[in-house]
Amino acid sequence: MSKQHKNLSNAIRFLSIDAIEKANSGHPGMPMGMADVATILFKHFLKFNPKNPSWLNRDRFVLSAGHGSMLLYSLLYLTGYKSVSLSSIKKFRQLNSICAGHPEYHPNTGIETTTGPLGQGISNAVGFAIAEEILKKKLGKKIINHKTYALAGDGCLMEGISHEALSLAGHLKLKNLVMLFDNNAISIDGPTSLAVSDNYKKRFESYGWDYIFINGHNEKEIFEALKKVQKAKKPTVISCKTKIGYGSPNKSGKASSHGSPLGVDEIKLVRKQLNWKYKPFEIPNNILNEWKKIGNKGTKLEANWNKFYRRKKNNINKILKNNFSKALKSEKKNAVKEIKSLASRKTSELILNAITKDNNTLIGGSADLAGSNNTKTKYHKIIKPADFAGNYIHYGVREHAMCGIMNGLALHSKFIPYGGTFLIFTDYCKPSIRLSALMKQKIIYVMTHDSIGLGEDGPTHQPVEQLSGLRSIPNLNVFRPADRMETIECWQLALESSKTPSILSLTRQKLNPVRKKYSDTNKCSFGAYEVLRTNNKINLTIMASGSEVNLAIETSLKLAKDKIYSKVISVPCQEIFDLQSKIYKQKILGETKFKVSIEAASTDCWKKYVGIEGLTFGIDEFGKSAPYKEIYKHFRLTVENISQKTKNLIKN
Ligand SMILES: Cc1ncc(C[n+]2csc(CCOP(=O)(O)OP(=O)(O)O)c2C)c(N)n1
Ligand SMILES: [Mg+2]
Repeated sequence: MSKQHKNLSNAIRFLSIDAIEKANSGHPGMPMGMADVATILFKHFLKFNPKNPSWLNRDRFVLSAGHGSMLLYSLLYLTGYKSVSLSSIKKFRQLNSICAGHPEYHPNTGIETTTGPLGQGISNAVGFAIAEEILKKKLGKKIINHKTYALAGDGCLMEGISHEALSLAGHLKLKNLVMLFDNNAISIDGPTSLAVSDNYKKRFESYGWDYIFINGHNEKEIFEALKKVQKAKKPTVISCKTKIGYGSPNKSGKASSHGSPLGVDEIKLVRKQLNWKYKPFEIPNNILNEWKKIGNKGTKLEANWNKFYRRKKNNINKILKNNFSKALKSEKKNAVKEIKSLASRKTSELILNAITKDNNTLIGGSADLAGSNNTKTKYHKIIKPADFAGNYIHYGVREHAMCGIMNGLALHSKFIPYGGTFLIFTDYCKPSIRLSALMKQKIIYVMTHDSIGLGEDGPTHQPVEQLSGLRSIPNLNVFRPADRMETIECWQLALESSKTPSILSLTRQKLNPVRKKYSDTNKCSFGAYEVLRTNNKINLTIMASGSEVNLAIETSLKLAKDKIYSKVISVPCQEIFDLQSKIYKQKILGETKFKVSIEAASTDCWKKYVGIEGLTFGIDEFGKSAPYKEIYKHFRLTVENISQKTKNLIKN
């Protein structure tokens, strides 16, 4: 190993060790083990410009093994990113430091995505690589021609999501995707042989990947492998045999270096073993300058690229046009022109038909349920292996990867991904949905078959607790539109919501129109609003969402015959309603003492509205296998039962 290489990689190692020691928590093993690979990648191959972390054509570096966050922070600091200073490294894992325990996405910082839940970064990287190909097709390869490098460990590769994402990447022939596998064969419980005996070469080759095996501490082997992937024809994994905690006499090669500070005594020994004579956090000028030089190369790289980009810049906005409002307005007009019952999934398809034509940033898809989720229209073109002229991805039966990939598509360059599956399978998507919310990404989850209303497929397919669970995720809007008009308005809100992902919870069964008049106002933008009132003076408020709004209307009309007067509030989005002014909320919730809610799902999230005087009608057990109208009867979600119980409530 050359002296210069040793110095550069040891700078990463010691910044990591020292920061973790100071924080008294963190994961030194991975940064110590992967410092050699990362150094050669950043020094010779990675195309990046610390002065403009948002450079469109930069290579993306994704640290899927997020626990090794100090590797990333060290690299960002050493190469001269303003986002990570030495003082923020000294505040590793402390409140408000950019150097958080696990990398947390911040735009324009060099931290490309939030990682930590193992395997997620791999799926994000696949999304980046797909986005790169799509954008290259649109803007030309002089403007877009970058790679995506994902650093993943044993843990990432054990996770199910990695199998889904890597398999799709191989199928699509994402040749610009490179995975650096930190093959140290150690995880938390000890050697990975405790739990894995996969043949990685065969695994990757069966996915359609190239597999290169190297000694991850051999400068030349690392360089040659990275050089080779520059001309790859397939996605490639470089399996780097490394020693976790490299340089630590007593802890290297052992799980004990994975996730705890090495300790003062051991650190002294590492300094000795690696011949590092400097104090904690001290990087001597010659080494720091060497690193800064590596970062500075980016200025020229970007300037050269800019020569082409500048000429095309004005065109790019046209190429990436994104125009929804006109189409949505005319959809609203259509909804009042032809009043008819439609399933909200079907309305969603009509909307997609209308907006896909005039839009180049929307990337659709479904996890093998295109025909059921109604996510694909006649205007869509399919993205195929090595052919990225399309705008629709058949994700296959890979819900989790689909959602992780959508995060990558959105993070890459503001594509607007939407993807479908059954609402019940949000359980298979949740870790990635949670990360969309945490990273404030505009992603639209088209989740159909949203209740017992799906019928005969039975309790395994009927969501019950999913809506409550999703509503409890911060910064996620859960929309459950009641009819065609509301579905259009909810799609509009999802498309306009720049920092909050959306779930569109849509029905399989037909819904009668609730809103029959055109209004310019997007009524769903209040989260909850009045759709019916049976008298000026009322003593009951009936709240409902989605398919149950019609049930609420019928109940309200029946009660009126018995002189119990009420208003019906449609609640397409609780999260948005909760953000309204106190006056507005008072108007909706404060008018009557008695309130009831109806939703064919867990009643949990309605209790806050109906209060102790109220009643919640819903389902707090598993569903049933039968035609859907029978199931509604079985769970007593009927006009008769609800009006009777409500009458009793008010009369007693
Ligand atoms: C989904 C998920 N499960 C569990 C964890 C907790 N965890 C963090 S690191 C780790 C072991 C990772 O092993 P490896 O990727 O080999 O990392 P190394 O020990 O080599 O640094 C585990 C289980 C996690 N972060 N994410
Ligand atoms: Mg490991």
